[in-house]
Amino acid sequence: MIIMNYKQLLKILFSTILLVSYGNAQAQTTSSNKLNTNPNIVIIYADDLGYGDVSSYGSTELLTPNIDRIANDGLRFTNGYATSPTCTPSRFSMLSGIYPFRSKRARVLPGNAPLLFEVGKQTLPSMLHDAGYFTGVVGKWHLGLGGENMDWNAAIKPGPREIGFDYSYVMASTNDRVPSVYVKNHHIDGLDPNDPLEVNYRKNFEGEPTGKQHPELLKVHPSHGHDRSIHNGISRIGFMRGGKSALFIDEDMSDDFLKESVKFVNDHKDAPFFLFYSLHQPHVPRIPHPRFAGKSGLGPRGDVILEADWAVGEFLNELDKLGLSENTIVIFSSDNGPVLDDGYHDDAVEKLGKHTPRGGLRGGKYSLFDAGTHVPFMVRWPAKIKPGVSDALVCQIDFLASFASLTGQENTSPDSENILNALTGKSKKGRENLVLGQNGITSYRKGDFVLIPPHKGRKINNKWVNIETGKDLSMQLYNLKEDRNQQHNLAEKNPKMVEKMLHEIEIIKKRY
Ligand code: NG6
Ligand code: CA
Repeated sequence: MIIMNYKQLLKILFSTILLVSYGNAQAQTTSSNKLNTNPNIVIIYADDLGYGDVSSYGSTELLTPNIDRIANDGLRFTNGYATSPTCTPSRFSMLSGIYPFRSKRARVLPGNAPLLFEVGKQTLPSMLHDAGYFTGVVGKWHLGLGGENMDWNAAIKPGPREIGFDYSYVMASTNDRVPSVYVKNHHIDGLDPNDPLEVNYRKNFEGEPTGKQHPELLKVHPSHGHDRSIHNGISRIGFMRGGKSALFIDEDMSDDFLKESVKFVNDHKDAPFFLFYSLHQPHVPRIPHPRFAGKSGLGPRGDVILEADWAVGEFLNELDKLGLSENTIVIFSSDNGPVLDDGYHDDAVEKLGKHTPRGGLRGGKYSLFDAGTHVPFMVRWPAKIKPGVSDALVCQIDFLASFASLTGQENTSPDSENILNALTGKSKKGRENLVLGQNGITSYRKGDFVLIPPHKGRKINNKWVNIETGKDLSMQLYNLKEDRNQQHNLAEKNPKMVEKMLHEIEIIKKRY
C-alpha cells in the first residue's frame, strides 16, 4: 500500500489539474487550428459567360439562383476582370500569374497544340501544392497538352500534372475542337487500345465524313467554320479518327464534370484542397442535357446557362453536406465576355428576346471594349468574408499573388498583385491598373479610365459574330464610371493623360 503524506497528495492533485487543463488547451488548439487551417479554394470558371448573364448582375430574363448564392453570401465585384477576351490567354494568365501579352502562343489554341506553360515555372496550382494543398482541375483545359506531334494513345505529357495539379480530369481542348475526349491524368479516359485515336488539324483521314460534305448527318449545323469531323451529330474544328469508346457525349458533359468535381472534394475533404472547376458552358456547341433543353425560352444558350447554374448549385450543396462551406473560398467568374453566334446555328440570336448578355457594357467576346473582359466575379468565404458588393478593380491574374500571401508562399510573378484585402472585402482598393488583351492587341485600364491604343483590323468581328472588336486606327480613351457603354472618346481632349498611360504600358511591358 502506498502511503502518501499531505504534501505528496497535493502534488498529485496539482499535476492532475495541470494535465487536465493542458488536455483541454490541446483540444482547444486543435479546434482553433482547424479554423485557422488554410481554407480550401475552389474556382468555378464559366466559358464565355457575360457580365449580364447572371441574375445577381442584373439579368431578369435568365435566372441563376445558384450562382447568385455565391454572390449573395459573399462579395460581388462590379469591376472584376479576365485578362483577355478569349479563352486560352485568360486561362493562361489566371494559372501562371503572367500577362498573356508576354507570350506569343497565348492565343486561342488548336486542339493538338503542345502545352502552353513552361514546366518548372511557378503557377497557381504549383504554389498551392507547395503550400500543402491537394490541387486538381476538372473540365475545360484549352491550354495545350503534350509536345509536338503527340501520340494521343500513349502518356499525354507535359500537361496539368506537370504544372502543379495533383489530379486532372480535363476536356482535351474545347467542345468544338477535336479530339472529343477527356484526359484523366496522363491518359485518355476510356480509350480502347485496339481503336487508337488520331488527330490532324490539316488534313482529313480517308473515308471519314465531314460536316461540310455530309450535312445530313448533323443535328446542329455550323454557321461558320466547325464543318470538319463529325461526332455525336455535331461537326467540329479539326479532324479525328478512332478512339470511339472514349468520345464524350456533349449532353452529358455537365454531369460528367460535376460528378468528377464532387468526387474530388469527397476524396480530399480532410486536406486543404484547390479545385479549378472549369465549366464548358455556354461555349459552343451548346448542347444541354435533355433535362434542360427548352427550359430557358432563350434557346440552347440560355438552356446551358441554366444547366451550369444547376451544376453550381449541386456542387455547393455537396460542400454544405460535407461541412466544408464555412472554410472554403469559392470564386465564380468567366474566362471572357459573351457571344451569340459563335459558329453554329443554335438560335442564340433569334431567341435572345430582351436578354442582355453584355449587361450594358460595350463589345463582347473577342473585343477590346469592356464586355470582352469585364465579367461576373464573386468570392465567397463565410468564415472570413462579410457579404456585400465591392467596386475594387480585381483581376483573375491576381489569384496567384493573393493566395500566395494567404498561405505564406512567395509569389514570383511581377504581373500578379497581392489584392487579398480587396478579395476578402477588407479593403475597397484593388489594383491601380491592368493591361488587357493578348500579344499584339492590348488595352490599358487605369482607375476609371481605359485606353485603347490604335489597332489595325476589322471594326466588326464578322457578319456572324457581329461584335465590335474595339480596333480602330485612332486612339480611344473612355471614362468607364461616367460612360459605361464607351460612347464618348476622350482621347483628343486629354493628350497628356493619353501620353502618360501609353508610357505606363511601356513600363509594365518592360518590367519582365
Ligand atoms: C474561334 C471559333 C469559336 C470559338 C473560339 C474560341 C470558328 C469560326 N470560331 O476560332 O467557335 O471556338 O475560336 O473560343 O471556328 S474560346 O472561348 O475557347 O476562346
Ligand atoms: Ca471562352
